[in-house]
Amino acid sequence: MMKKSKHLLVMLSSFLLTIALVGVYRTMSRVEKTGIILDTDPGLGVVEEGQARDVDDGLVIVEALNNTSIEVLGIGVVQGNSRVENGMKSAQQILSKIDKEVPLWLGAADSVSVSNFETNQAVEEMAKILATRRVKILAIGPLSNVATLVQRYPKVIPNIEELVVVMGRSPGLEFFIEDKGPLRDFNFDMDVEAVQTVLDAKVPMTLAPFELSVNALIDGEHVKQLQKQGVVGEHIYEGSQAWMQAMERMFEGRQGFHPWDSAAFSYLSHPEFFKCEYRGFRISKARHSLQGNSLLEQNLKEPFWFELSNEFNSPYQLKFCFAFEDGALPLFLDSIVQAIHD
Ligand SMILES: [Ca+2]
Repeated sequence: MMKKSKHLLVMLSSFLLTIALVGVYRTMSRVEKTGIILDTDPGLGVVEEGQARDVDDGLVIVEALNNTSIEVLGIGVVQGNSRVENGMKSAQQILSKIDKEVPLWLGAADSVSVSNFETNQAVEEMAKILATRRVKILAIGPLSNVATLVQRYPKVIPNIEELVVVMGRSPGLEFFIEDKGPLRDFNFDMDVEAVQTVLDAKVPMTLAPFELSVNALIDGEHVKQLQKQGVVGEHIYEGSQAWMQAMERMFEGRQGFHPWDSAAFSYLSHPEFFKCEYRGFRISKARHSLQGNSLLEQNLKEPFWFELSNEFNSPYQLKFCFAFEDGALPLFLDSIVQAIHD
């Protein structure tokens, strides 16, 4: 009898301990959710001057909102792949297909050299959030909004825990997809002065550059799979078609597109996928003049390169993610496809 009640007591204590642990785990999960601000130049479904625009930002919006360990505090839209008003429409359409509440802010219509750090809704809302807490900014377009933020609100700079961007190159590296190129470092090119402003402010920056994702391809099969993944998957499938056709024309039969921006998001959600190191930086005169496909050349504003090397002496160092860990590339591509659902 004694033995039986002792046994019951042990069972009861372990049951109570389990409940307590689950409670602690839940609390910790809530506390540990990473708050991010997403700054993006969506082109999904946008056609300007008869040309479809890159769709990868659209995937990141859905990936970020569906990630259970990340809380998107707001989405700023910036000029880049398309005019800012078209980027805004693209983002609104995506959000209308997915049942998540998130603030969406209109941002810079121009580079900071043109707009002269004129403020906008995205900058003001980011400043409000950063005045109260430390957060990471995932900036997957040109840095016009972020530069305006740090120029107008220098007091919030210490609260930028990390700025993750899609730009930069190893010294002297020209961008080629197979034999097509040299291609531009798009987000950098579209607002060079913004990048300089952010570097001058010594914002801690992590780069997911061209050379990281040039061998990553969301192919025709992946895109077909998206079509079966709910309303938002179908929307991305449909919105990707014109861009995939443009890629096919540019790169002679290539089926698919590069998920450049998803690599930057994945650095936040799956840092174990990446090989990264700290490097010095410089912004220098480009060593080539762009030639070739007019789509790849269009809107070229500044013939500069943003280069990173551990041999450069710069005022501080940036984190440069130069490759996927062995075996991580298929996992990365799979993680994108899996994250697209209602
Ligand atoms: Ca982008």
